[in-house]
Amino acid sequence: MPSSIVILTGAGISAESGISTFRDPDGIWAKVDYREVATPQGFAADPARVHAFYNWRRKNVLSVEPNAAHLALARLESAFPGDVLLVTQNVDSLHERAGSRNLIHMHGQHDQALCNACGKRSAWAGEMSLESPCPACRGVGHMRPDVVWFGETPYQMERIQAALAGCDLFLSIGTSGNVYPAAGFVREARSAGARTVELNLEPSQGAGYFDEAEHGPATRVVPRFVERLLQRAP
Ligand code: BJW
Repeated sequence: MPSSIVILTGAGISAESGISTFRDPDGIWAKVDYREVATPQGFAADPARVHAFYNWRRKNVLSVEPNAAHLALARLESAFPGDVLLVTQNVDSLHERAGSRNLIHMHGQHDQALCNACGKRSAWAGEMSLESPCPACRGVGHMRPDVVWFGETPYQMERIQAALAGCDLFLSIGTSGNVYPAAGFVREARSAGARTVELNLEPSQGAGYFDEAEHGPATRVVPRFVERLLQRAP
């Protein structure tokens, strides 16, 4: 029975709530060039286009609800008699809306903004533009979505790496394993002696590093896995 669990989630866990993944055939990167909207260089070249892209996505998530997989992970956190850390690459707020509390958004959040002038983060709802003033310093023309683009450092890496070094079960859910450093977590957890489990629609890029895998939609495989784990808990 594990005593410390680290869970990594990606876009696949929110797919059945109605949020597009990135690399599936109908995913976001099939429609939009990531270099134009998800790099600091893209933002510098055309901030209005990047704001429009994130305004569209921020608006989309207002109409979606957490699904059975988000709810199962929240139940795991509250019912498991050990440590559960949820690390999500997703910028939606479906995990917290489902009830997860020990949660790290390593790639940022749709509902936050970052001021390039004063460096402060602020809660954000609605549209963001070059005309938006920073709620902290009141400067205009410096706001950006508080998301981690390619070439930027993901959030809370020290805390994540410490948790990976001390966990005995690592679960990877709904992520293709294309993007680092998240794609390397399975190897870090394995080196620390953890059992590694993948729950995904299909084998990910890192499939060979998992001790166990269940392939299927997250709303089916995640609740089933969580119930089995909780049944074994003392
Ligand atoms: C289902 C399902 C269902 C569908 N049920 N499953 C060469 C080698 C190694 C690394 C690099 C390299 N060149 C550059 C790098 C670094 C780069 C990188 O990894 N590039 C690769 C593409 C090669 N990484 C970075 O730049 C990162 N920063 C960094 O490395 O800093 C250095 C550093 C490291 C360590 C410590 C300190 C410093 C930053 C990466 C930022 C990524 N940003 C984005 C955008 C965020 C904002 C936004 O949302 O717009 O994050 S890109 C995008 O990809 C987004 C996601 O979080 C991320 C991961 O995608 P995810 O979640 O895996 O989605 P998909 O679509 O790929 O997969 C979905 C999966 O679900 C699929 O498998 C489906 O089958 C499955 N699925 N339906 C279950 N119903």
